Amino acid sequence: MTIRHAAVIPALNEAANIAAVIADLLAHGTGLIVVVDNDSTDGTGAAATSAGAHVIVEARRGYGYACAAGAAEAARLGAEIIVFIDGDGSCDASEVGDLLAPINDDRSDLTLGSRTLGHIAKGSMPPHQQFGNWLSAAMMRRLYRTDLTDLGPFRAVRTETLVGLDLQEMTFGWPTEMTTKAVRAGARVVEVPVSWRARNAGRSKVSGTIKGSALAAWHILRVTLRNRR
Ligand SMILES: Nc1nc2c(ncn2[C@@H]2O[C@H](COP(=O)(O)OP(=O)(O)O)[C@@H](O)[C@H]2O)c(=O)[nH]1
Ligand SMILES: [Mg+2]
Repeated sequence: MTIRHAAVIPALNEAANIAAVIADLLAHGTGLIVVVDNDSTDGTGAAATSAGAHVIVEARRGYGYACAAGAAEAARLGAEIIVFIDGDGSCDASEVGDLLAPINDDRSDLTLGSRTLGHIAKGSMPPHQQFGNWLSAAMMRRLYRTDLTDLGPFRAVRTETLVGLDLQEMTFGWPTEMTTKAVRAGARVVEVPVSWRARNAGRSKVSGTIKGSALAAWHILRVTLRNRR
């Protein structure tokens, strides 16, 4: 029996992209979609509502705040698995089933979409981000004795597992904290190949800016070192 899941999309000024992501999710079997808007100024919330998502607003700015608020809402609505997916079209919603399968088969508590094992479209990832991903994955392998190859945002987790991790990072350290704490807690963490595309339209808030990249790198390294065994 497949378990009830929801998708959570953190979205900040993604009005030009969000409807397509929602349509793709709906077309590929995700009926419950929670979009978390951090006071976008371009009408992202309205676009997401028209496209069929359940939209909530998180006043505190930050990728982690948005993911945490979305997860809490998805749990409240009865989701037993939560899929995190970006709102800019970089992730391929047709691959949600690949993330869910290991959990539905009771082989995984947290399934990470690995772009390294999958396909990275030309021009979709700046070199510094590729290097940062390589470095953080190498640290995860060494410090946590895993065979992880990537620490991307596209992932599925059992709601129960996520709640048990009691995440505290509320900005760019959120995905890394989830992964490191899950490994440390002995949760089953499985990788599946996923694809990665260039964002559809609009601007990057993280890897495409110097400030976003520096902050992301700092938080990822800090959290990886802090949570090691
Ligand atoms: N709600 C919310 N979403 C965010 C925030 N920062 C980034 N996002 C969303 O997180 C996803 C990834 O961010 P993006 O700017 O594409 O980062 P990049 O892929 O590294 O260029 C997108 O859906 C963004 O809209 C934030 O502070 N709040
Ligand atoms: Mg992006």
